[in-house]
Amino acid sequence: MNAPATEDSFHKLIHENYMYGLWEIASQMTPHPRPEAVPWQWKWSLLERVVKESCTAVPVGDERRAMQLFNPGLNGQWATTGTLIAAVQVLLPGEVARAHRHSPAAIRFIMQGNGAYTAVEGEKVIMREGDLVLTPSWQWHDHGNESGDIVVWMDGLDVPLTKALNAIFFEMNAEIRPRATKPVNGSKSLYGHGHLAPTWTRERPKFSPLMLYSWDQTMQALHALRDRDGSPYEGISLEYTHALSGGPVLPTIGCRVQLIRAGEKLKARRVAGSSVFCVRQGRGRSVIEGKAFEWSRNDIVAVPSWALLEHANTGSEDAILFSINDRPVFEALGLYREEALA
Ligand code: GTQ
Ligand code: FE2
Repeated sequence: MNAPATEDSFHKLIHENYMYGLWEIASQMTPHPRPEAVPWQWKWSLLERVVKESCTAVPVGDERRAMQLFNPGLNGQWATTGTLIAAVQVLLPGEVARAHRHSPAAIRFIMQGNGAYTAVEGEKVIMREGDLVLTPSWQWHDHGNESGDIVVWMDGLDVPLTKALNAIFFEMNAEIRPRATKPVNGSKSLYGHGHLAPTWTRERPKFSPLMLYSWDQTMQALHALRDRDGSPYEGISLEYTHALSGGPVLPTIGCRVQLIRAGEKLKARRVAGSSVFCVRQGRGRSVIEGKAFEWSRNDIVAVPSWALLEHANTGSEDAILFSINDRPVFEALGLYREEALA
């Protein structure tokens, strides 16, 4: 018989054999989320310089010229928040980024320039400033720029989430630019009519079949609703909807646009789930976990899960924020919560 185990010898035994007592790790069961990601802002003054220098410093090869925004709290991981990556991508006139597909889903929000395109599964989707373009999971896509503008957009992908699930798949296309099989902006001409959808096509229910959410339609909706009270936390906040289901545009990524009127100061709240916003227009201040960020056009800000967040318009004109979030995942799994400041 062995001698009776001591506390120390017992711990040694279990640690040597890849076990831990719950009493040793129980502090990880936190009363609320404590993300490693920190609130962070990338100012356009910096991004603009990076964009400009990238044009001569790095080519578009097989990989896109996309500068990935790494959250300083996440130790060099490919992540802007715990679940999302945002990036700033640049395409010069005449350039093409090779076709590929991946299991992470992507969105593009066009920050500057008009007339580049993303071809999604054979449909050229033309990008204009303020547009939202979808690249759902496992859809072939290449980018091209046949315009005279340098076109800059924010990419948003669910890479950290997909990675956490060990569900990353990626494939390069044999062709740089697979031939177009569908009309230009065809999904918009079919599905882009708001409350009316065709009855003879009922494909792809997991993600919205509408690939292009045009800025003029977004602005029309914001302006039609600008005299409402809106949300005390988000202002006139609208969700981009799946053209058939009315739900989020992608199963893992939700997209929103919010109008914060001149002089408006919104209330503070925490929500379960992280987000990244890109300033479309105007000036304001967001206080995130006690840290104040002054923002203006094309700034990008990371908001970790459960961070206390409060927005204010500090300018004399409308402020408009575009944002991506992981809320659809939280909703689908029954994990969504919110808490207003008492
Ligand atoms: O443009 O397809 O920022 O595949 C990261 C991965 C952009 C893209 C990114 C991508 C893309
Ligand atoms: Fe991609």
